[in-house]
Amino acid sequence: MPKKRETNVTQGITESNLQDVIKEVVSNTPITDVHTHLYAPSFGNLLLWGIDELLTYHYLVAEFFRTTEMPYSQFWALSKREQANLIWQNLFVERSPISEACRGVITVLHKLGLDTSSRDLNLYREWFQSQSLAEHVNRVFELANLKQVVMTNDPFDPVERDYWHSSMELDKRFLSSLRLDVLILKWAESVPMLQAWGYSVEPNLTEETLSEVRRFLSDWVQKIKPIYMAVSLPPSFEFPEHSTRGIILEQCILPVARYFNIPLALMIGVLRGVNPELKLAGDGVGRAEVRPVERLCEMFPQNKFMVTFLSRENTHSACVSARKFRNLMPFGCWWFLNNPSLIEEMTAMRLELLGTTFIPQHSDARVLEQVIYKWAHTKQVLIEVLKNKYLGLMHSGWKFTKDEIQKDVNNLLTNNFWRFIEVKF
Ligand code: FIX
Ligand code: ZN
Repeated sequence: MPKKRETNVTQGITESNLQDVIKEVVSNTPITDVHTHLYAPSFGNLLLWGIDELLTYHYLVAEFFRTTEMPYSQFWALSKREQANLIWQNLFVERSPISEACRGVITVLHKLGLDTSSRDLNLYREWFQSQSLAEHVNRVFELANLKQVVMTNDPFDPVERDYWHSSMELDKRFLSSLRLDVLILKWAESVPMLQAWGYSVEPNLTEETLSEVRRFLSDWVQKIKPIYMAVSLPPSFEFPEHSTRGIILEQCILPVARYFNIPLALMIGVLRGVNPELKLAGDGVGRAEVRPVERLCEMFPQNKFMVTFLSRENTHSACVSARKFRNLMPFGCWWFLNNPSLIEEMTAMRLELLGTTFIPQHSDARVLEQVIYKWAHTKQVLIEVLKNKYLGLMHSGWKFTKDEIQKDVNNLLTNNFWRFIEVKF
């Protein structure tokens, strides 16, 4: 009979302390946040932070309009502070702040050490105003236990371009990604801009135009050193497709991504401007097809694709696709899916179909302090889901150590991403 393994190989993990061990590991594991809309402090006002930014987050703007008959234009004419006052009054004072986005603000204030029972907005304002930005950024990174965050960098944004053309020094914790929505979805708008920057392009996708777009992409890859390229796409996304976006994707973006061995992140399922009156808060969701992603993975095996879908239904099919294609990395619970009940469902499903070979979450933070709540709420769910999975193994006599749990959590929260960035197929 094989000798029984000694119990000390489990480093004392038992059914009753399993949850605590996982909690300790998850809490202490530094995170790479693979998709945010944050900017490094050297980008000046592009880095949003503070209570008024937190309260006017577009998730909360959408929720605010459900509570008021105020004309949209009247709200948009107000100052940010006045908008924040209204949102605070309607969503936090007149109602309990139960929604995920509301609860997020409360988690942030609480973790920053503010008294959430006082409900004193002006006191919170004073506190934020008294912070030095550099120290505050450090504190936020510590509270969320972030090692790095990936920014979303748009080469067509005039304000952002100026920063890239200046000689700023970039905080190394902020990594860049090259966001290409304008190029791929608004080609007609891109043409005059590219021409003005010295690229010889014309509206027709001639050989010269395609070659110039590749030159533009290569220039930006070399300039900002993106960790990946990214596009968000509507639910109607198809591939292959004889359309402007299909041609630019196939003949410009993919070859440049392959040449530099950087992944392309596909964020699929957003319907922009379902209610344009809501501005940034007006985007919706639609169910997409997953086959186009499989075709991309099959036709371009040397390209690497990160993928996240906005509709809950698509996330299951995407897991199955990832089982078929090693050059496909599912990531995050995007936007309307970033709610505890859905994070729980998605994370359990992904663990069941993919083991630990995916990226469970990104924050999508637009305001600095949001990383605190987005990660705190995700970790709470992750601990619970992992506990159930390890418990299942334990009940079948499998023994494991804290170090093994640590290895799994390292993979989920940081290493899977970095391995995917580095691997060459
Ligand atoms: O396209 C994106 O990257 C989206 O995440 C955002 O544009 C969206 O507005 C958002 O903030 C979602 O969290
Ligand atoms: Zn985003």
